[in-house]
Amino acid sequence: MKKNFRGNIMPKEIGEKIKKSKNIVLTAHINPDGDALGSLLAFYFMIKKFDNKKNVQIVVDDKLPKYMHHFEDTKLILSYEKFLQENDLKNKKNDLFISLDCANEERYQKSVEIKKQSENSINIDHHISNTEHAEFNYIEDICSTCELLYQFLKIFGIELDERIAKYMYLGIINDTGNFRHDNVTEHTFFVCSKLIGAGADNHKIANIIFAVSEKKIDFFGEVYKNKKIDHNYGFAYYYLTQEKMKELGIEKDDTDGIAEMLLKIEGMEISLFAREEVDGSVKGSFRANNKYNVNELAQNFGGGGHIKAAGFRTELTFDEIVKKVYEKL
Ligand SMILES: [Mn+2]
Repeated sequence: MKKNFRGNIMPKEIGEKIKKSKNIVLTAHINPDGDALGSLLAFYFMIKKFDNKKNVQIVVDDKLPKYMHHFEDTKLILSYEKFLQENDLKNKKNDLFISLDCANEERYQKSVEIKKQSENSINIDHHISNTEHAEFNYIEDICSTCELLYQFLKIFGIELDERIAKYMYLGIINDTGNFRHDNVTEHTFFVCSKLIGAGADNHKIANIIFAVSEKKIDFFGEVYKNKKIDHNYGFAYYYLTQEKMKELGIEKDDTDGIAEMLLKIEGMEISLFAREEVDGSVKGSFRANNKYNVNELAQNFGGGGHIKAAGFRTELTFDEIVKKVYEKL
């Protein structure tokens, strides 16, 4: 199980560092998804279960997806501003800053300031594009950060409970598309069998994160109607402007899953969903079946991720992006 990893620290040593620390801050990437948030909450409760006296804080410098209100522990997740209100960043040094599910430092957004004033930093992630951005890095090629965290139960010497299990399950179904993607392994099912055994409610959690709002259904219609398809490459793509978002009354997190949706069209090998941001930049998501490596493709736009799922943000226009994609296919 332990062959696909890199970095300069092993999970056991990470456990030692956590055991020695009193003030710990956890963060995950902006545009946080079920794996980012699930791993934050699962790891928070693991550390607290190991030693309730530790001061653990969770900071995410972005809006959370709407579905997170179904999980009461979401209230533990502080915005960066709220964190500043509660902590004197200049005079209080944290012992340990831990980023989860975060491929690069840019994705911490303002939380990077907390890292700068922390004694040590640790990066725990599963993205193959991870830039090893902390002092100590552990990157395992596994379906999700939540699956990666399973080994810490043993390291902390704690029992799995219903609460930790449900947050780990949230991350795993988020990153595997409910066990559809090719990152699912025997170990994924092994871990999930333990999570279900500990009380994670698969039906309830899947219904929460895969529920689709009416607005989103209308948006699906728009995407399927106006997508572009190139049958030569098996390439499906769609570009969403700010204007269209206003017209349909949709928000950022209504656009999750569109790249997957485009890739589901029969015969497609690669899909691209791009969205114009408020500042005029373009955020893109690639998904691929077997023919293309979208981690490499996204790197052409300063992004990355996984071989079959990757993203980027660029100042290029959508036409320039598509042109460049064709040059690389
Ligand atoms: Mn993830």
